[in-house]
Amino acid sequence: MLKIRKIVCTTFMTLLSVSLTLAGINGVSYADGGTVTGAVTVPLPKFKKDCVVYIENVPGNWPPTAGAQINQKGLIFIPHVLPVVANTAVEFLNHDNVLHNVFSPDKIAEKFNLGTWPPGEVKTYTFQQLGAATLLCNVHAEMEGYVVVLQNPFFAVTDENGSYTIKDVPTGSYNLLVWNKKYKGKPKQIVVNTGQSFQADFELKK
Ligand SMILES: [Cu+2]
Repeated sequence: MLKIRKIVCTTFMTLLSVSLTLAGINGVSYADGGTVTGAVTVPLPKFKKDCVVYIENVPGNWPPTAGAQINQKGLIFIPHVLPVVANTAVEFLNHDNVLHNVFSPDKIAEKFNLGTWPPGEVKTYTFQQLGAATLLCNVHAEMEGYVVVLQNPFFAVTDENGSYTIKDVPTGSYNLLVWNKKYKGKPKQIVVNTGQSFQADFELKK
């Protein structure tokens, strides 16, 4: 009887440790995940950078993105494009010696307007709805940035070569999408397997 109890207990502990490993440290990293990687091509090379490649839906309740910040520095929004998980509070910082403002004309961001503030102060807006929100500054008409609000943290921003890599993606079949401020690309069906890399390239067009 004691022996059976010991076996049951050992089995339970093994299952517990396996499920903890699968859940990962913060619930985002998967020990049995795979990689999705590739590149985008666009009609104008300067738009290769700052495309967001993301998985449309990954089952689960994904926590907001930690440390999400956009700086206003040298009259530029940095980063130019910031992908976040829904319900992320993005901090807006002013690093210039002038007043800046941040507002969005987009419905998915409730057309928020954070007012005008000097360097040193921080304003925050929580993005709740999925989609892309344009950021503008009513003091400097040339300033423009984007927050792309997503369902899960399995996304990447393309570099100047148009390349991207999404790591630790849970095993499964998904829709892979791409967002660009100017061009559009067709969704791709992808299959992610443990320890493997899936290649997905996008050709963006008008
Ligand atoms: Cu400004």
